[in-house]
Amino acid sequence: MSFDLFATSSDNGVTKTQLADQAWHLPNFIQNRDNLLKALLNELIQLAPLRKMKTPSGKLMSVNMTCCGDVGWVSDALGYRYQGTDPLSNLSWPVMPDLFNALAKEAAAAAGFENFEPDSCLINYYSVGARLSMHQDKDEADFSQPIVSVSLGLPATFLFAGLQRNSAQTRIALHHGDVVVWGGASRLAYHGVLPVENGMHDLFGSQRINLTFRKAC
Ligand code: MD6
Ligand code: FE
Repeated sequence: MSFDLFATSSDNGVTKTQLADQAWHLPNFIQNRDNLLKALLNELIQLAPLRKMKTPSGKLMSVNMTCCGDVGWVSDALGYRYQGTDPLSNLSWPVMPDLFNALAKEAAAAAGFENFEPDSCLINYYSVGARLSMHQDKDEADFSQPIVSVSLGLPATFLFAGLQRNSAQTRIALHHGDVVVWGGASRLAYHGVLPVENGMHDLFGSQRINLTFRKAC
């Protein structure tokens, strides 16, 4: 399939830049919904507190995580998986707020994925220096559904590669309000986040927050 890599187009008022086949960067897609998102996040992290998870090999991840939705992503000595309860409390994860669901569906549709029905949102808080090494999102049952990733707060450099860990990498500067959507031919693309650099954001302080929406089950 051919496409204009990095070509930027606009339709229905949505600007988007193509990163790869079926992978798109939607700058400032969330527009003025940031204050609402912040209020919802503050409620969610009271119900299911942020925590650092351990990789199956026992390393503490640098990102603080929690989840909402029908299932949440969990990592521990047993491996990576989705489960319906928060291991800290054994309670169900908080319900996904309607605004989260609506934004994820809108962004997916803008990137060509109609009928996205996320059942899980992974909420990641990056302090300065936190990073995410190159990985595939492959713990979901259905790879026909895309991944939708919303960035808030401090900027970060997102690395987007192909289907092999050592594929050529594209570097994308992600700013507050940006969304990245990848699916289809790019669904299993390797990606990661370079260490977040020091800074101060008006609304979120010295943190980067990332929401990743998936259809996990
Ligand atoms: C990002 N996040 O923070 C991209 N993947 O921009 C991810 O790729 C990601 O935050 C799996 C689990 C959590 C994540
Ligand atoms: Fe990921």
